[in-house]
Amino acid sequence: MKQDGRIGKRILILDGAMGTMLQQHGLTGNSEAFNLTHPEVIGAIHREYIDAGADIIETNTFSAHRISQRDHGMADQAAELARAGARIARQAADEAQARFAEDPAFPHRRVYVAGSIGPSNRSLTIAPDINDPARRDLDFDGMAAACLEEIEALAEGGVDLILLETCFDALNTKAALYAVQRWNEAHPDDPRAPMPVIVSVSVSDKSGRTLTGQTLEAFYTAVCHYPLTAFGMNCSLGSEDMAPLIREVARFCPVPVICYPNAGMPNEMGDYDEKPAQMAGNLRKIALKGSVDIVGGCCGSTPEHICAVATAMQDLPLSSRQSRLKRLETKDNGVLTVSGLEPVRIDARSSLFTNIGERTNVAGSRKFARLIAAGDYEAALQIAVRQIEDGARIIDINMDDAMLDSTACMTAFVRHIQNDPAVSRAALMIDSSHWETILAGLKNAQGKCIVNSISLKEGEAVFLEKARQIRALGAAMVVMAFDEKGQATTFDRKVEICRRAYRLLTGARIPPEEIIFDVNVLSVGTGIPEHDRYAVDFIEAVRWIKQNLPGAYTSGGISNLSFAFRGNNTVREAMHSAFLYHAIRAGLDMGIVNPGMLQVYDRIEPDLLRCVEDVILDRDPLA
Ligand code: THG
Repeated sequence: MKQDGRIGKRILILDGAMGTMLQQHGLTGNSEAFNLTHPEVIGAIHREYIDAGADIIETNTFSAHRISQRDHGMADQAAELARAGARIARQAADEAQARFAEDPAFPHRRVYVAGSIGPSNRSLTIAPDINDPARRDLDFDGMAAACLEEIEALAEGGVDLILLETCFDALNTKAALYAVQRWNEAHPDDPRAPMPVIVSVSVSDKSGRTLTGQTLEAFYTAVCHYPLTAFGMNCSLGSEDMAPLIREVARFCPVPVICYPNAGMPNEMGDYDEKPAQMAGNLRKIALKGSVDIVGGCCGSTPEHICAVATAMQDLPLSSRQSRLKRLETKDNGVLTVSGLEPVRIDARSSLFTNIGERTNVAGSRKFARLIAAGDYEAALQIAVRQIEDGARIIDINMDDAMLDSTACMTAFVRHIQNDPAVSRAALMIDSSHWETILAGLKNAQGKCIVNSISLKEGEAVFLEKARQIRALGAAMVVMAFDEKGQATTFDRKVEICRRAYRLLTGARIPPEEIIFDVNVLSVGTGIPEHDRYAVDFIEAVRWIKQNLPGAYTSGGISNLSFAFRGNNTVREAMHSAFLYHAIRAGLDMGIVNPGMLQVYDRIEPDLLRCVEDVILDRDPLA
């Protein structure tokens, strides 16, 4: 539908509610079952919406996946319901198009079929029992499998695109998008591949946050690794209260914006009573500001609503909408944005440095290790809280310890975080040398994460396969300067490996801003002469990367530098601050640090500063 160019030309009209119409026909219960028992009623509703002016009709398949159908004892029929729903809509659209072809007024009018997929009523992020924060009734793989089954059936039934709607949990949506990508891989020759996808979010109140507490922008950040055809909102509120939130979406969202509100908020009887003219008037106000590209109706809306909306969208000037899309197309190009409940922008062009908290690491904090081993996740969370209070916007989580089941601990800790608003604000860096543990972190976090790390240690094929999977799960990646020959300790080796990794990753269409090079902070002042240039070579390699690998980011584990001075925190803190001062000036974008223990460079005691800089900058062999 992108190829059709329609979105650029005028505002497209989506249809209205299916449930409201089924009720009018006296059909209540498992809505999707009517695709088999009453296909003629469903088809007639589609025709009414097309006649009302809809350019896009939605299949009656919101709950046609096995998770929701299980509640009706029809899990094994879910795919059949989805396929039937898609076929009914396809037929209605094809028949209408054949009629339009005869019509001298609209010979080219097209009707698109959007395969509707709801999020199910299970949240992957929120624990069903607050007393058991790590338990879930449904996990990422279960959600993705159910979605893939539904997508296959919808595609067979002939949909033009997939509409992931009423999304209230970005982790559920990430699982659905993961399934879409699996479908794309399985059907490389299908003319629809990559399948166009629209994501539409439902918020719980006027604050514009989802049920899990995420802002709309953080939600977008978590799902925009898939090239979305449109992003926006449905359901939630009536058309009036939706307006400020849609304007907010239009402010940050670089893809077309979709908006299909309820016909008002439900009254005491559970009915929606916003009149067609009211809804159309409110949507027209939003459209006049240039904030939307696709509009329609959700709960309570009828063909009368859609007809009024379609009429209200006629003769709108194109200019404000076009200039928004043009401005946003390039606005954040090249900026890495990750997220927790809120977006965390890491702008490499500014000189701001991003702190990543190091202490939620069983190898980096004895206290954290002890709490995790004891299963005291609540107390372990307080370490994360502290890191964030001290200035960390990202926290590094590492559970690698021979005595722990690191995958289980990663799963449990990330799930605990999702239920703690103070910690889930931050973005997560998932740190492990076990691939399964990394996947566990990514499959339990609602925001956009950073994987720490991948490298060329096991060769190019493994490296690229991991990068591909990370991308499919929506995360950015730290790439360590390590290859088949081992860890890079010199400037030349760091440069050689990063240049090669950059070429491979960008060749595999990983955006440069999702690549974060870590050229190994190694311990200095150890007394071994080969270590003398470690800090200088790190800083110079960072400078080289920023000059030669366009768009890539840089990071490092800063506290490694001072391992030779364990026990002397005064010296360690001074070393970290002085090292960071020089590394940031060379272009270091972020670092894994203990944010509460960093000093301001100018306040380091001058004698101490001279001594630590002699070591760090290799100015005095006797230092
Ligand atoms: N690069 C990347 N990831 C990394 C590292 C890196 N992850 C792990 C590590 N290096 C960075 N994290 C830490 C965490 C803690 C410490 C050092 C590095 C540390 N801890 C105190 C110590 O060992 O003395 C612990 C004191 C305590 O137990 O309280 O110094 O380089 N990509």
